[in-house]
Amino acid sequence: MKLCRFRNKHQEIRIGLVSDDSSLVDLTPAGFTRLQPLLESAGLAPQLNRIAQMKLPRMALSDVPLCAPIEQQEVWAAGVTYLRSKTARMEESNFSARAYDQVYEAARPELFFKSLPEKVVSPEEPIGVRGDSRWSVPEPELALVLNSGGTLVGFTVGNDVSSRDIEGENLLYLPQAKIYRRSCALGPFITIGATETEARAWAIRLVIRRQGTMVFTGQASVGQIKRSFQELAEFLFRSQDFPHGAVLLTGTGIVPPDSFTLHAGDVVEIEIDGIGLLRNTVTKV
Ligand code: DO4
Ligand code: MG
Repeated sequence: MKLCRFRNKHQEIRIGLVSDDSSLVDLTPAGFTRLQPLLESAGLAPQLNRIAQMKLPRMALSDVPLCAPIEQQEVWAAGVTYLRSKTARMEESNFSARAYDQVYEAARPELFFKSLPEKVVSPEEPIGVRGDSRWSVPEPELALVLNSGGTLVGFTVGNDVSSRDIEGENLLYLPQAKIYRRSCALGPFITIGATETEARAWAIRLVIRRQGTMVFTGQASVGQIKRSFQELAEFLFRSQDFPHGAVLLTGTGIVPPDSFTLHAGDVVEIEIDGIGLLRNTVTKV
């Protein structure tokens, strides 16, 4: 069962329930026009199963523009959760290699603020590469959807677009490497009802196309993430309140070669089994 946000023909944002790969039902007649009450409700998966049995207006997914599945949640991200990410960052870093090595093993994970919800890029909208960066990459990541109590209620696909040269120059530049215009995309769906064990069997695939030609492809497994989802969520909610819930990216395990940088016009596709495909074009910001 999947939830999404979409624009109806009057350009109003609605909540959709996706129970097959080709269509959605508008949840407005069932009394839901926002995601948050659903994500906060106990027994969400059985509730969605009941709603799916109701006779509600159905429309083809291909006919409706999807919006990022986020309302008022802050977006945070975990880093250096895959061995591949640790190695790449140690290599790119001028003098902070030890910090990545240490945080990979440490009890406390690396967690950083990524985006305000209103800045998140929707499926099919442009993601950004900074005008003052020479080396920018997509970071395909499983995103945990957490309610206000810190409970994991769903999963979506995230892109933690990053400037590797800015991060590599000095670790204190991390916020500039990570947080800038159009640097975070989410979507297309929130998958409800999957367990962590099920999600750990999913693959994450990245394909980058330039003028119709594939210039990079890579794959990782969610199961390679070193820390449990519970552990990441627990650290995020320590001494911190998220009254609207939060979205937490879980780190990247796919790193293009050092010779690769995103160009304006590139098309980036991130697909995660059990969720769907997030596609964005690249623009210079
Ligand atoms: O330490 C910097 C960021 C790491 C990150 O974003 C990742 O591993 O995905
Ligand atoms: Mg990342």
